[in-house]
Amino acid sequence: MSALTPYDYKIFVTGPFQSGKTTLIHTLDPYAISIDRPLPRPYRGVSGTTTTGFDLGRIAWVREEELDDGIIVPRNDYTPEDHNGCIVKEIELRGVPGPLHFKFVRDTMRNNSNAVFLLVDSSDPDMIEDAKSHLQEVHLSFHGIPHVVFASKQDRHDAVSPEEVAEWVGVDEAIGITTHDAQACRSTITRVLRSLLAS
Ligand SMILES: Nc1nc2c(ncn2[C@@H]2O[C@H](COP(=O)(O)OP(=O)(O)OP(=O)(O)O)[C@@H](O)[C@H]2O)c(=O)[nH]1
Ligand SMILES: [Mg+2]
Repeated sequence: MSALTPYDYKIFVTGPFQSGKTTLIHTLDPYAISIDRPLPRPYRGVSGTTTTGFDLGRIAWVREEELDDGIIVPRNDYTPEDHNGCIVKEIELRGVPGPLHFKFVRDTMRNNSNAVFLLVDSSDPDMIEDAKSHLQEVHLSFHGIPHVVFASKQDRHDAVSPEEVAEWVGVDEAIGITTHDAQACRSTITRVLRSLLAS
């Protein structure tokens, strides 16, 4: 792929504050860039960062056959000769800030999205109302594109099940994910990509 190849799909990655959006994008693409700043105070005991601009990751989704889940390769590591005859789609992952008052930033990032990933921290019931607001924002801002709710941080001892997260936000299904487990995370995402995007 040349540096100028446009992406085949763009995925908008949204959800409440500290739900794991930036971590997901960097797990899938270690070369991703993020505009963020240190948290002004620890959140749930952790002094990390928060996105104030965006996250931008680029991956190649590589399948041998149309119906395979395939694999994810960071775009910077992708070499066509290693994947002769494969079906390759380039995907841009755009992460946004979670706090509701950053809607104006999210609004600038929605154009041309093909799918939405909405991450909800399965261990943070204090964010249920924000998660519902994000879901409503998705419904109001996107029309005719699929969205998937992820129940993130499934590795935490205080995480509830994906089914409970689905009940929290009022959707039929939430997909459990642990972005801290890179291999499991990539295989969850390839399954979701196939169900959303494979023709
Ligand atoms: N235990 C656990 N912690 C996670 C996981 N994914 C992310 N975290 C942690 O959750 C915190 C927030 O992660 P981020 O990826 O920055 O969350 P975000 O949704 O981008 O947050 P904002 O940019 O503030 O909206 C960090 O301390 C991460 O290390 C996970 O799968 N398991
Ligand atoms: Mg972030």
